[in-house]
Amino acid sequence: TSHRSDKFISKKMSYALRHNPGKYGLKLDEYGYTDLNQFLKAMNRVHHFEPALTEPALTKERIESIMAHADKERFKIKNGQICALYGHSIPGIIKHPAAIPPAILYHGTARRFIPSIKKLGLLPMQRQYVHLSTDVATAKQVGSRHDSHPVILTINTKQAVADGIHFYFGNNQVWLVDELPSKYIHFP
Ligand code: HQG
Repeated sequence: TSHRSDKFISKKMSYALRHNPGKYGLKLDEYGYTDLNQFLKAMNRVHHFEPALTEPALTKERIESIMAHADKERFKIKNGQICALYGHSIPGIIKHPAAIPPAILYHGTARRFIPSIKKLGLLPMQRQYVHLSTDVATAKQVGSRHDSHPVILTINTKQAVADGIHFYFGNNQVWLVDELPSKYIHFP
């Protein structure tokens, strides 16, 4: 059994793969992937997930278990590499597969952000992309990170696609877009 919770390790993984790979001596390719073995070595070096110390070493198996039990699909392992599927803030845009989104998507946000969103549309703020949800329940969960009574915006993605706006696939609940003018947003 391990001392560190899945959540603790997942947060460190998100930090390394979304926000600060350089701190770990890692480089991401244009799609955000990095070599899994190097990633494990770097995580163990920086966080001392070492069997000889207090923590069991972080292994591929532990990461797979964290991913299997997580509330969200945050990471992907493929061909000996690992990436974060969304959420990046590092300089240099990470590419995601372009795809046609569902006709309607949702965005959960805070009441206090609404006047600004009405004026400026949805902006990526600290991240590389605006994050949209496929269903209201997910949007509520996302919005509740910012406000106890989140506002659920409904996005007319069908019209946005027709107007030439590109959407990118994150995972089965998360879609990404560069920014979204308020004319595509329904405010409740
Ligand atoms: C708001 C989590 C003022 C936007 C979640 C949001 C997600 C504006 C906040 C993922 C604005 C940014 C991302 C404007 C947008 N004026 N505020 N013009 N445009 N905003 O955390 O979407 O658990 O960067 O509404 O589940 O909340 O980390 O984005 O409230 O999938 O895996 O600016 O992160 O996933 O907040 O969440 P965030 P988000 P993880």
